[in-house]
Amino acid sequence: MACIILSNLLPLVCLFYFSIYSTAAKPDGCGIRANTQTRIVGGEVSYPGKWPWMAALYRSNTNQYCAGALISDRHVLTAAHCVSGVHPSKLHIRLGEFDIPGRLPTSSTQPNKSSSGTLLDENSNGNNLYSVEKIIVHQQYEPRSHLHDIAIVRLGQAVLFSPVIQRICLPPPSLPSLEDRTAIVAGWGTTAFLGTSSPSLREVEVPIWNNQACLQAIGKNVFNTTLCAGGRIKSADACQGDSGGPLMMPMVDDRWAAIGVVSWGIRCGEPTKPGLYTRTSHYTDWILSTVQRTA
Ligand code: 4AZ
Repeated sequence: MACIILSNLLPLVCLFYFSIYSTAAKPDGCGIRANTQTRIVGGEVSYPGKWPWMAALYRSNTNQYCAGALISDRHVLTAAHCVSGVHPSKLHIRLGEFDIPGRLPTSSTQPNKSSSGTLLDENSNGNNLYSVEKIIVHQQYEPRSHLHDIAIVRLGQAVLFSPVIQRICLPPPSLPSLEDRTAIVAGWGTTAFLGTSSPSLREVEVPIWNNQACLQAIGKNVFNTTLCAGGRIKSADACQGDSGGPLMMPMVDDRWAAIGVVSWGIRCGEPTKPGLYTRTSHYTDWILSTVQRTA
């Protein structure tokens, strides 16, 4: 395992070179959950602090509509289709959330306390709602085919990490295809296609497909930059509102990396139709250079 440090600013954006055989780790800070106790289809409710990089995206005065993952103290990784065409002033991001309040406050004053209980009140700045300064959508994003459905959001202020706010690691560009392994997707999206969304963060384990089998199942728009996961034997899937959130896998030393970004699918939770994710490892260099450029 090697950790490449591309910025001399703290916190450092760290890149894991993936080796499932390696045991050495450096204390670089990403992908670690401080709180481990022992709108997703077929999953279970998570608990506060279990996925501390999860971000909830809101447009002004709307319900949470997409998710993302914190990747530095100032950047959230999400899907292009969540933020393309959205003005930064209309986008707000909540971090350190578990039970999300449905709506943003209508006044300009921001809440200094979450509705979800004590853990969130430990947030070091006492405020888990962040404004957005800049939205960087992948230059080659194609809405119709979902190609390059990835974007980075720069927050209006640096995040203070806490037990419930941490950043997730990025996978190495050389990450293997991972087919037949399982990963976890989490979100506040609907628990069924056209169903109701979940106020509490949910999670589900999803098997990763071979891309050729995925293309056969979906019919089109499965690229080498796509990762397919879900279904197979049970209804396990991301669904509406989960878009932009991370597909997560533990790597060296149990550090979690965002191997995918929830992108699209044909309905939700059908065993023969996996969900489609943007394959993050294809974009690691783009993500790192974008984060560095906008540090
Ligand atoms: C959505 O609309 C969405 N079953 C996300 C994922 C999937 C379907 C829809 C995959 O945000």
